[in-house]
Amino acid sequence: MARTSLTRFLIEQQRLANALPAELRLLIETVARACKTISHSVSKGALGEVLGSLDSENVQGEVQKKLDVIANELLLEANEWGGHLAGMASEEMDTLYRIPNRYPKGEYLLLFDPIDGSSNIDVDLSVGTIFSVLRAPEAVSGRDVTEEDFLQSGRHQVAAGYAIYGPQSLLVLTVGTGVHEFTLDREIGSWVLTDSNMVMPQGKCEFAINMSNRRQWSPGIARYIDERVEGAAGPCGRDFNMRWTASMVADVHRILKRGGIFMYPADHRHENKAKLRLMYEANPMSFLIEQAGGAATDGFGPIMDIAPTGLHQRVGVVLGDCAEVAMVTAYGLETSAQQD
Ligand code: P6P
Repeated sequence: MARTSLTRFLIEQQRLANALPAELRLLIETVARACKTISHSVSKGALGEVLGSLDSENVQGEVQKKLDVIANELLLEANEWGGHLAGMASEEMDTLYRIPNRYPKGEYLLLFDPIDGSSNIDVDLSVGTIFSVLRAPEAVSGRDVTEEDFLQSGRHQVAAGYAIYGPQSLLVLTVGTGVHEFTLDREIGSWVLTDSNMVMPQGKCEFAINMSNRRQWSPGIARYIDERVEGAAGPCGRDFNMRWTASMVADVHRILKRGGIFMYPADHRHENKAKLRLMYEANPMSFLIEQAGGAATDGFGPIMDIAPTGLHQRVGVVLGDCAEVAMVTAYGLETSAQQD
């Protein structure tokens, strides 16, 4: 039986749940098309002059990889003319990107991390693109979009997804009616449906965290991880495995497919210094994980309930298995109470 294309799937979603206005469907297809082009660039590697770093830094203070900038440009160029956006924001740009006056403006805001995990590009490990879609406030139609228009909690997302550029290129997305996975069929150049209504397995014993940061963790995080390293002989009563790819997209996709917990906790000693970004990493991943039956918190409360204060705001991330995420919260509250 012929596989379902992304376009057909989105049109069927539109009919089925009326969850997908035509403009939003067009936006998702445009982002998916840009991810196909990014996948093509990533897979060229050294043959395509896309490896290595530039001597520039982004707003995060991180050295930019050539592919960071290439992917950012691809997403801007693909999306600026379609008439479905009022503005865009990216990890790679200090401030928002207004749609040029020569193009019509639309009702959506697109936020993205064009290449997540870019430190892995030069060593041929999976990297990805993460995107989040918000509705622009009504008032935007009569004025220029501002940064405040983007500062909406994750609950206001109307779509979110990621592409992974690895052994396969995958596109995983939600419009609020479940999580669905598409694989890039390179022979015909189309995203084809390969998993739908994904449900994250619960009760699995695998954690993902960068152990070298242990000295910076709060006591609750340290206790949670130490118990899982202690395994069956200790209080948690089960042996755990560990994986850490340093590409959030790859780690979160593994958890979506086979369960477990992903953690990049805030560093409790530097006024909640965290690494991952709320608007275009944590929020879209939280939308997907919750839609697949998992939980996503900042270590205490749901990430998607956080009222943003800045476009590049960072947040601690604990997501995946509901019981494990709840355990992290319990330990965090317990040790906070002890410290008070
Ligand atoms: P560390 C990649 O730079 C990233 O933003 C996420 O994709 C990933 O989970 C994390 O940072 C890796 O951070 O400190 O382990 O290199």
